[in-house]
Amino acid sequence: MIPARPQRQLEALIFDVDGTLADTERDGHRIAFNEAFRSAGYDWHWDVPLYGALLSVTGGKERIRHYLAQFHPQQLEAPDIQTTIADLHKAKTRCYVDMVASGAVPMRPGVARLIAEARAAGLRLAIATTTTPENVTVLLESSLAKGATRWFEVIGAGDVVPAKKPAPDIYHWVLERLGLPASACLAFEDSDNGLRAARGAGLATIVTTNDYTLTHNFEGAAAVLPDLGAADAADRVTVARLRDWHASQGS
Ligand code: XBP
Ligand code: MG
Repeated sequence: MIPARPQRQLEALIFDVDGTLADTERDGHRIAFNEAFRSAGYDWHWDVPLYGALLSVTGGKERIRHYLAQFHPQQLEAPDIQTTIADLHKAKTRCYVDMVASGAVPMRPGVARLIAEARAAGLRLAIATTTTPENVTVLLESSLAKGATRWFEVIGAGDVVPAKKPAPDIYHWVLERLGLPASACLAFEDSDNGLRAARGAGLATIVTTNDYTLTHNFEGAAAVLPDLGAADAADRVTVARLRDWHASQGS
């Protein structure tokens, strides 16, 4: 009998940002989009349910375009619409960065604890997100720890790949730079688009849900949890549990 190929050891954790590290969407990105629209003189307003529906399209510029196609299609006919969207998005990013820099957006339960544990255990860390790079840096530095950006060996963010999640491209980009196969890593996601991207790149994936993603389809996830668990939670996610989930996903 041919022996089963040994499962590769767990070597790295790859984190999504929005909705996974922190609840950034409803009270962060959404507010910043609305502020950018308002200050540019548009009467567009994304309320909480509408923003939930718009989250089906990842990427801020792509989301604005998707909104216009649905609600103001004539705007897309304007010859300078590409520039308009890019300028609105730049204003939105400035507003979001200011908000997050004030420390207004905490990490989700268990995130800081698990990251500290993973570092102590010698696991490598990376990020794979569709959000803009500045948004990642400001969140890590303001809400995780000063200097935390350097804990992440690879940060794949924003437009470094043209096709955003649910395309697997950002995960391929990160894996290539880590120099690891998918089988040596675990991904952390919060949404169906994120899970599809990670699974599309062959990654075993832990999902932590939030209010916007609770009803998403998470078929194929290694685990689906409300969060990673605070330090005193009996069922908190530990590195030992990650190793078990990772090993159980091996073929
Ligand atoms: C996050 C996104 C991003 C943010 C906004 O998705 O889709 O667009 O909502 O960031 P994921 P930008 O968590 O699946 O990576 O405006 O900077 O794009
Ligand atoms: Mg996400």
